[in-house]
Amino acid sequence: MLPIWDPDKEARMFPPYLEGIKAAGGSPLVFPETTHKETLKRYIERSDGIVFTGGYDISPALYGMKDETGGLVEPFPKRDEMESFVLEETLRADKPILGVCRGLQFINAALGGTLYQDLPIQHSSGIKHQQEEPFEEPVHDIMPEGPLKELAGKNTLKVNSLHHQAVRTLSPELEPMATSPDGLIEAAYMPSRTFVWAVQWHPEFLFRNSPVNLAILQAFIDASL
Ligand SMILES: [Mn+2]
Repeated sequence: MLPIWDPDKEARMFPPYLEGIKAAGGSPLVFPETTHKETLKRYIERSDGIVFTGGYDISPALYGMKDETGGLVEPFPKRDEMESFVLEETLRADKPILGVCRGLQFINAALGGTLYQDLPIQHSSGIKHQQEEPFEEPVHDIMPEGPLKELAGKNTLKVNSLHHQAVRTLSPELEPMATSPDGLIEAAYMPSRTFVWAVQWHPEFLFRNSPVNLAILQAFIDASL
C-alpha cells in the first residue's frame, strides 16, 4: 500500500485501509515515503498488489495544466513522482492495482486523463461530494457498469464521498465503471491489465456494512493471490 504522504507531515496510514485489506484476506505492507527508485522496486517486488490511497491533490502539471482555481489546488509533486514510478513499474509487471479516491484521480492523470481541480467551482451540482463524518454513512448514488455492475448485481449503489477533485476527461487507457447522477466518473478500470480498478469513494469505511464494498476489496485481493 502506498502511504498517505502530504507536505510537512510524516507519511501515515489510516487504520481503515489496513482493516479493509485484512478483512478481505490480505496482509497490508505499507511503503515508506520515498522517491528512491531502488527502494520502491524492492517494495513492489515484495507486494502482490498495490493500493493507491487517498490524500492530497494531484499537481495539475501531471496532466499538463495550470491551477485554474486561484490557489484552491494544493499539490505535492513529490508524492506524484513516487506514485508515477510505482504505477509504471506495477503496470509493467501487471500486478493488481486498487485506487481509492486520489488513487483514481492519480491513475487517470498519470495515464493521460485530466481532472476537475475543484468541483464546487468547475462542476457544481446538488450532490454532496465532500461529506462530513461519519464517513461510514453513504451520501450519494452511483450507477455501476461493466465489471463493477457484474460484481454488484445492482443498477445503483450508495457510496460515501470525500473529494473536491474528480475525473474530467478519462484516460484513453481506462473505461468507466460507475458514474454519479451529476455525471462524474466515480470508478474506472484498465481493460488491458489483469486487475486495475479505481473508485472515487472509500470502500475502507463501508466494507463492514456493505457486502459490495467488501467484495471490491476481495476482488483486488483475489486477483493478487
Ligand atoms: Mn463523489
